[in-house]
Amino acid sequence: MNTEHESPAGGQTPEEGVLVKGIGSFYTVRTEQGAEFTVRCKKKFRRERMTPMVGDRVRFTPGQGEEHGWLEEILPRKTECLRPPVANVTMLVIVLAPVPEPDMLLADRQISRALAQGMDVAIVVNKSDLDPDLAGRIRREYAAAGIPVFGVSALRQTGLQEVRDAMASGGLCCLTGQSGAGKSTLLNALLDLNLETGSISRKISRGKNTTRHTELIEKNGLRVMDTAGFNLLEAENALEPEKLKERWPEFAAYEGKCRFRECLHDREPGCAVTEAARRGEISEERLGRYRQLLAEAREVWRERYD
Ligand SMILES: Nc1nc2c(ncn2[C@@H]2O[C@H](COP(=O)(O)OP(=O)(O)OP(=O)(O)O)[C@@H](O)[C@H]2O)c(=O)[nH]1
Ligand SMILES: [Mg+2]
Ligand SMILES: [Zn+2]
Repeated sequence: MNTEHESPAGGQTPEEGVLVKGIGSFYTVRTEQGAEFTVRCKKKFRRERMTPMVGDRVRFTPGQGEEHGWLEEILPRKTECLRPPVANVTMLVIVLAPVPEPDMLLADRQISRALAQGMDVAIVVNKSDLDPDLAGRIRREYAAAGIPVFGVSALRQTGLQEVRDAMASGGLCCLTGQSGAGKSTLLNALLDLNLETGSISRKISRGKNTTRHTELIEKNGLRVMDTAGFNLLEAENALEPEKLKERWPEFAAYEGKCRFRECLHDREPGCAVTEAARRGEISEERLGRYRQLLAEAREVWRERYD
């Protein structure tokens, strides 16, 4: 049994790789050549409160023979999500479906956080075999924001090529969305894989949290993560309410045109964004959800500084 030590094993020079999976305290690192190694974290990570995430670029020393190796260092992250916990994602792909019923507020929370970090965002509306109109409805909501919406059926294998093309130009992609939306089924269809998929509970029309661990898959020129679905995302506690509007790309064209310079596009008179929504230039639904998240951000901010 290997005991934990703080210097590279046997004076080996560390190699570089990407963390592609983590289960318990064991991580899988893949090198650029495609070789995979199992490693564990050194104690210093716990001391420094550093938790490695799938997507992290790391330095590690491989183990000898059957022994696991050691994670030596996490290289600086370009982006970081806490839910799902992933690093260095450059394109967040939100998967929605007619069942489970799409939670658009949850989607907008994730979109807002992704855009704040400079990630690209795309939406895939899966299970078009069950509702051929849903993708169109969602596409109209996001058109002014410039967020692409793809309608697909992973089951019938329709619409997949457009998603492959978008993901191929997206860098490190991360599929996220409610449990049961079909993320793993979609990846199986996109890349001819065998990821475990679940079913939808009939009683509550919810997924069963089939995927438990994030996994980074590299195949056919795509780099994509399958993640565990979830249905709740807690409020951000460091978000200045005034900054939220910068994360709604469709507002940009109206910035500076409101009666008040400090307008937050809430209920202020003479708001150009409210007018734009009334004229149908931007989506009322998206604006409504912005206002919900704005109210929440104000509440969190007040609690924090009162
Ligand atoms: N009708 C239909 N069902 C689909 C489609 N894609 C996936 N499903 C079904 O949806 C259910 C959930 O699929 P999963 O791929 O496990 O969903 P997931 O998003 O990975 O769920 P978690 O891993 O729990 O987050 C399964 O019963 C799939 O067969 C589709 O295009 N059409
Ligand atoms: Mg899954
Ligand atoms: Zn305004």
